Amino acid sequence: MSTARGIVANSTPAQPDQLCVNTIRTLSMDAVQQANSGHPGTPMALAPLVYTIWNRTLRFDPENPIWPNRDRFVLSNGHASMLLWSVLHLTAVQAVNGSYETLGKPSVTLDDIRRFRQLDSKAPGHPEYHWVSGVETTTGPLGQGVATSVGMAIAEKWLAHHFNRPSFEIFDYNIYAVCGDGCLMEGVASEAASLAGHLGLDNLCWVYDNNHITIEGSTRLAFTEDVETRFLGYGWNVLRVGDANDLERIENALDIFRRTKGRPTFIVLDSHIGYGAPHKQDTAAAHGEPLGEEEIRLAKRSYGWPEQEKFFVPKGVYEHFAAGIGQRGAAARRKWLQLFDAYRAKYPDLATEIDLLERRELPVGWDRNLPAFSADPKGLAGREASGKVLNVLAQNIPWFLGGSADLGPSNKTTLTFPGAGDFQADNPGGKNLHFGIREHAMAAIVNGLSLSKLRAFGATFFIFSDYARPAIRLAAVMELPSLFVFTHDAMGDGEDGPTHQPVEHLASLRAIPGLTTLRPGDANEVVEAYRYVMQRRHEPAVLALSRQPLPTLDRSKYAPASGVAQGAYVLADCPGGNPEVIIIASGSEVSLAVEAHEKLLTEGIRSRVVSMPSWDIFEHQPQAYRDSVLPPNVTARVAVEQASTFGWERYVGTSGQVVGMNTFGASAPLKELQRKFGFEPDHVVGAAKQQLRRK
Ligand SMILES: Cc1ncc(C[n+]2csc(CCOP(=O)(O)OP(=O)(O)O)c2C)c(N)n1
Ligand SMILES: [Mg+2]
Repeated sequence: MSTARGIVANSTPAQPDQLCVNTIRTLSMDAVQQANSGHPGTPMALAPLVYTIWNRTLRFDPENPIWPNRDRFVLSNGHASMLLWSVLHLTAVQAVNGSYETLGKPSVTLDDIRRFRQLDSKAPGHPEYHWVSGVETTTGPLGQGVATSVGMAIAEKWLAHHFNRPSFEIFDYNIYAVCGDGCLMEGVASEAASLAGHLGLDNLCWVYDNNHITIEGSTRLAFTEDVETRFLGYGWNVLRVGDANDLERIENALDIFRRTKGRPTFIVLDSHIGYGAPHKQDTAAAHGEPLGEEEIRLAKRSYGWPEQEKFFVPKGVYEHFAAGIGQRGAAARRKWLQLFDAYRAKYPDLATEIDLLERRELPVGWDRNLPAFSADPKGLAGREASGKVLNVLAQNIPWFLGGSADLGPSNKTTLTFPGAGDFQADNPGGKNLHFGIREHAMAAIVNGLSLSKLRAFGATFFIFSDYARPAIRLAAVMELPSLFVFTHDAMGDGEDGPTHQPVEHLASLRAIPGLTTLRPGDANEVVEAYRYVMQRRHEPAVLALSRQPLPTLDRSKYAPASGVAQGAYVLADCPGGNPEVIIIASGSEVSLAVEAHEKLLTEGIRSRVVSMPSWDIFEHQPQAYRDSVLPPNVTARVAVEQASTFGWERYVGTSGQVVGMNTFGASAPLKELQRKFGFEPDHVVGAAKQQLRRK
């Protein structure tokens, strides 16, 4: 049959391969039409690719989508989610709950697909980790999926090195990521690809949907670089498949990937968006809107499909997937389980480690030898205390690792104990990751490590958290225990000036639901912050740490730092505990608040200091506890924080006062900045007295 755009129908629709491919296509078209929203064109084009990866290549058992040694599949062009919903449905991937138990029901039903993009459907607009079993990572913000896949590949290398033993290849999985023009235009993908090439991650394969179309039209508008040469430059193995409908050539390219050692593989796949739709193929109109009933009918005709059928899964399709990925995956997992039994007998300790990490649990003794710092007016920088804690934790928890975006010496995040090592192509057991100056990719990679069940951290200056923010947000969306260690959290690096002085960052991170932001006030609060964070299994955390030394408070005089676990606690109080004014502070301003408090006491003013390292944790405490810390009847309140005043009304009320920042700071020695911006005891005392006068 020939059509307006000269598309020739697939010749023998009865062939099972083709039948499966066209089922993915038509389910996608029908679902988008039914929802009257979504992206049909790319699923139509990439159905053969996804079919080939899943049914011919992927070592993945639909019966157990969390089997540790499964191959990973990442759909980085998340708008094409119908590809994933179709294939999760057709391969009968089973649902798993939060306790890692299979539920005996499919992850995605045909009904979910009929209810694509509707409330509570397991076929939402974009792939959502945690929500739909079989989704390896949340995608939608372009570039994130591919960048995260680099973290998955690093994790596999690390796991293999740490756990494999002669004749026991416990970890030997591959990571496949599919991406489009949008992903490859995004900087985060370039950062991640550059690092993946450097690290020679030969377990990683990206397939690039080279369709020359994005939303505004042809890539001629804005994307004309030679992508292949770029990836060759990164050190990748670059292959090209000139016809996205050629299953054999796709399979062949995937075979070459698996045989290629020492570098990642990049497959350029030339495709036609909206393949088979006579008026929309190869146009931006196929990208993000329903095709329309008539166009769907014509596309179905071009596939040799019954034109009136909707959500149609022909006889033999489920069976063909069961005979492909179903059998191959089940056999691979069965073999692995046998291997793992023998491994457990021979290496029980290592097997226990795998059990624990897979459940995101910590080993016995994970917090032994954590430092306790004695009172010291000179004190220690937050970053220094953090470095000591990290070095203890990374020795106690074998699978805890991380690194910095080229600021290790400043962030104090370098793991220096014997054997820590640098993660490199020739040392995949190293625990120090060197992300290079690639903050965005770093955060996405940390997410990829977390998705692979390692405990991982990434570090940079707090100011550059902006460069990592989209991936931090995704860590929260995915409920991953990714850890971000940000130092130089305020004006502590005074002379560097406004470009290096974070102001709005605390407020903006506090606004991310599910993200725990902690700004500890002295060395012991740093320890407690880590103790809290490490025990969270499903929440990402940001630590904002000082560059400069902070006095280590005398905990025999003031309350213990364990109060950090409540988010805020009464650190210092007036005799009798019935304050007339409350000073709330975080981080470097806690000792300042204590100084002001002592002055107020000598003047007979009943003040209380509340150390508040984390709004988020505090918000989760019972009302009675919160009222005990901030008694509602005490309305004379001052908050002190070297950051944007934005949001502090929540705790000081509209009549309270905030000693904070409303500008971007200045370039000068810290002492002068503290004077200029009012971070001095007398200023805080003045603010407290003003509050009392107001009463
Ligand atoms: C970071 C980000 N920016 C913008 C978008 C909105 N968006 C979704 S798809 C798309 C075009 C993507 O083009 P391409 O990757 O070539 O996808 P194709 O249309 O070829 O499937 C855009 C701009 C997004 N999802 N993420
Ligand atoms: Mg495109």
